[in-house]
Amino acid sequence: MMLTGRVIKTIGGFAFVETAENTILRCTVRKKVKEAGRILPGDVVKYERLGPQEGVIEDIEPRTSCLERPSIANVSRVVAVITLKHPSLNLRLLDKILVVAENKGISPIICLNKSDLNEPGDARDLIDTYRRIGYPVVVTSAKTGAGIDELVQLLRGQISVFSGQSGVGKSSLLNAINPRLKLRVGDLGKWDEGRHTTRSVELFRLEGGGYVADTPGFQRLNCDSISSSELGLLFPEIARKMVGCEFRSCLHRGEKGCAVLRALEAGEVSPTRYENYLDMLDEIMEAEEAGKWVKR
Ligand SMILES: Nc1nc2c(ncn2[C@@H]2O[C@H](COP(=O)(O)OP(=O)(O)OP(=O)(O)O)[C@@H](O)[C@H]2O)c(=O)[nH]1
Ligand SMILES: [Mg+2]
Ligand SMILES: [Zn+2]
Repeated sequence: MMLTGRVIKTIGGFAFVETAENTILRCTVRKKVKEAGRILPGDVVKYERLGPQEGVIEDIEPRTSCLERPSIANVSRVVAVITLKHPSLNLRLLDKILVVAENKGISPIICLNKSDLNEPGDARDLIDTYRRIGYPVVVTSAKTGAGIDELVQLLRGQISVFSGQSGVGKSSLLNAINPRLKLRVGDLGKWDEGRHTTRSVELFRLEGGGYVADTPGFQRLNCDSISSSELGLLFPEIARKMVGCEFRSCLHRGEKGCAVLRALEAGEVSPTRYENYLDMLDEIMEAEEAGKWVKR
């Protein structure tokens, strides 16, 4: 009988599949499936049971998204973790994470961590700016536990990865939600023996549904696959305005009749967001130019 399950990790030639009963099966992969491409954590698969703890994967369901580095399929939530202090706020990286997530069709949320280090009101403008764009912002402290429940709510039913610069507390946040992680494992340890050096990505089940990856996402952030004309669409507040631009080819860099510039002047688009848009646009256009030269 063909059953459906979720791959939570892959080791060697095996995929570990979580069944509808929350048990873990160690599965081999049918040759024709292997030939079609690699199986990734997060994949939904059709499998046939071979024994109490073994199975064979016969098919992979189409993916809704696919992350690289780490490779995870069907991620639906990117948690962009930031701090005001220690390390200091990096809006350029935040906006880049948001753009890359938007480009992959993954809905991002912002987690402002280390709130215990801030004075009340410190982050008000920042939070306002991003909430107005439409991004959920949750304020947390992995140290005091503040906001962790709210974060968990936002992760429910999703497959999530955490992203952000070193030291913002990604691992600490994962540990803070860890008491709630409920991975029902047959006996993963015994299969893992001797393989601890090549640690692979693993998805952990959340109580109430959903998974978090035990590793930070987006270790490589680039805009390779984004074209200069698409970039504006990945800034939701710019995307909403650009329909009003006089020219369809407008890149919102000072062109005549640009609705985005009007919105910027009216304070409806944040100056730092706009600046980061221009920086990313430069980067993309440089790559596009370089690409043209290579082709010749
Ligand atoms: N005060 C305070 N310190 C925190 C908080 N969260 C994490 N830290 C501390 O910040 C430091 C870095 O935290 P990590 O969880 O290792 O950060 P990370 O984002 O995983 O860093 P990388 O693994 O290098 O990317 C540690 O010393 C934590 O104890 C917090 O909410 N408040
Ligand atoms: Mg870490
Ligand atoms: Zn424009």
